[in-house]
Amino acid sequence: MPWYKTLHWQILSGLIAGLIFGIIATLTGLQQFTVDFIEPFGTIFIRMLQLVAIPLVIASLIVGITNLNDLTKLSRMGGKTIGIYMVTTVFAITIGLTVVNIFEPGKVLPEETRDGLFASYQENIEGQEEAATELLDRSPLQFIVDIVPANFFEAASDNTNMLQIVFVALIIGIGLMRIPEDKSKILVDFFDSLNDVIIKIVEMIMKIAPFGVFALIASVIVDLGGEDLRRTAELLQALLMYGLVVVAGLILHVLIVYTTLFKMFSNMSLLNFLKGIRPAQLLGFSTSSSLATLPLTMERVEKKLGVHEEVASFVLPVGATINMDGTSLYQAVAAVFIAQAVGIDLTVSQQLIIVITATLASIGTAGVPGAGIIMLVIVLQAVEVPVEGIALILGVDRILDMIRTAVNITGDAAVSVAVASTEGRLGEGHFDD
Ligand code: DAS
Repeated sequence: MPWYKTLHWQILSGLIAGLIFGIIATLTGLQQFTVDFIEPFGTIFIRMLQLVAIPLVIASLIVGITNLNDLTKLSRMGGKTIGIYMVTTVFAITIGLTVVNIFEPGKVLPEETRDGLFASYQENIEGQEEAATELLDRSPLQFIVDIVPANFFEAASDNTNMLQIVFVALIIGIGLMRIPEDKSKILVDFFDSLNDVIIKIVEMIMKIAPFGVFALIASVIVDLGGEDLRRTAELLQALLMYGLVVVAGLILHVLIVYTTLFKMFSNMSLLNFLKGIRPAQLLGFSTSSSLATLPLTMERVEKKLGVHEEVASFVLPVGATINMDGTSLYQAVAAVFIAQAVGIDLTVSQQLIIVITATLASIGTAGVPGAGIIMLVIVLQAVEVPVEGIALILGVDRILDMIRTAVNITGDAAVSVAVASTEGRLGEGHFDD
């Protein structure tokens, strides 16, 4: 297939065109036009991806489980998946804490700038703080309770409840394994065909990906080009350092942790791995949503990396919900940056508390745009860093959300390769598009 016809280059061209259009629109006063006539196409594109995510997870998970035909394999795979997810998240946070303590971006901040900005940004975070405060008031085991839906259709109606969808699919799949095959066949065949249909729909949606990504990026640039960029311009030096530290940490994490993961569990090279999933990374970057990207992540992991469906259909939906290496690293860097910016030197034990709370916060972060900064409040409150500090980083959060979401997706795919390899379910990869 010629390189310019590959999905990767098509999405990339949409992204670059959107960037250029967004900048021109900002410079020529076409912001409102972009918001009124371009942004809706980005919204439509994301909604189409969200539309197929839930039926895809249900169908592929049920088909995957019934193919497993033994429960011990399912529990072994589940244990492996959660275990590796937690380890990579703790490594991500450790790398984040290391780079932010070495480069200390917050200490670049001029004193007089900080006070003025807190006041002007104050009103931005009222909503976020309330949302996260009510999260803090919940019982410690609430996040387990939240996995079990009281009503399937209610769970299916809000696609940030991916863990509830996974739970329902798991119990249906296990139920199907425990009834006679002549009884279960009709349902298994139904979910099998549904799975094939959804994958075909995903391929059709990907045909308009360049246009969807164009609209998404153009509206982000126009949005950033307005109020926020001017206000954060005062913070430019410190925020630039902060952004670079986050990006450096994320790159280090991908290079160190996922290369090690492949060396330990499979013979896949990081380069081939990245070639296989780059369209999903680009889509994650453009949508800032792991959940919206999930259909493409699943297709790329199965078709290009050779991960068997019974592994991908379990590991990826769970990962899109609870495994966010990019977000956890970002939350650790952001918490220390804010502490530095307000002159608080965090002790080692406080930084250990960040490791624990950022792990929990990243598990609780939904795979939707901006979720990571809301959960950051939990980390800040755990180490008594003023939550108002979030105001300092709000202006550049959108761009960092795009990058950390791409890393979240990369982590999910990397763990699916590791789990598939240890389960003997890693086939031939077809890394080029
Ligand atoms: N945007 C979230 C995601 O989809 C991550 C975040 O907000 O940190 O993964």
